[in-house]
Amino acid sequence: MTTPSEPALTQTEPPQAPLRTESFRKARPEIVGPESPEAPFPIYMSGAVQKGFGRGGKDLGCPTANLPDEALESMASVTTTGIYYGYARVHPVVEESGKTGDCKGEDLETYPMVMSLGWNPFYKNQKMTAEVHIMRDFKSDFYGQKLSVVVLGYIRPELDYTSREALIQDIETDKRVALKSLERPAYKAYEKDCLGGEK
Ligand code: ADP
Ligand code: RBF
Ligand code: MG
Repeated sequence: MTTPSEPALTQTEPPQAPLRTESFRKARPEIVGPESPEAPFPIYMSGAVQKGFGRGGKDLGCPTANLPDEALESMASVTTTGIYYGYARVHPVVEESGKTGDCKGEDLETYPMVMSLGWNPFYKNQKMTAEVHIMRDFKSDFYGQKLSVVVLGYIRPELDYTSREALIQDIETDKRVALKSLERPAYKAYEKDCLGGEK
């Protein structure tokens, strides 16, 4: 992994994303990071879920809740775009806000998540985004609802891909790596974090 000298958030152009070989991708570790979260983690982010291009669920079988631009500011201490892991929680609809999301009940608890912070080189996006896939089978969409996340560690850099299937395979590996990495007690402790909501 390279260490860019400039914080990821102040970069205005997509960096050249590496294209990795099959053997590199097969040799990925199943668990990442130290035994307990280390600086700059934990990083807290939150904001109302935004509409994107609608590709996550349809194209990749992996819906991602997109955070608003302001939410990215708390990731300013992070110098690397890429895939992160931690926990996330969807908050109830604020009635008077006129928002449309309708997640309720157990959908509003804290769950493991993987987050992609970057330019989605495979899709050649022109803007950096933070997108969160929550490891939970939700009963409904939650556009407009507030989403809070705690980022606890880094998994890998963003890559470019020669096929959609290869990207899908890596996303599956990311989910497995996140779940395994979160099993360690110092990470699991954050499962009890209500992330600004009620118990
Ligand atoms: P968009 O480009 O609009 O973000 P996606 O295809 O990525 O579209 O789907 C994201 C939406 O799907 C989220 O905003 C949320 O409302 C819904 N969703 C359903 N299940 C999940 C999940 N497990 N993780 C994240 N978002 C989910
Ligand atoms: N996009 C890329 O172009 N390269 C990646 O390496 C990449 N990794 C991802 C890993 C995870 C766990 C998730 C949830 C998304 C990833 N994406 C990646 C982003 C993907 O392109 C994006 O979610 C869709 O374009 C929908 O917005
Ligand atoms: Mg999305």
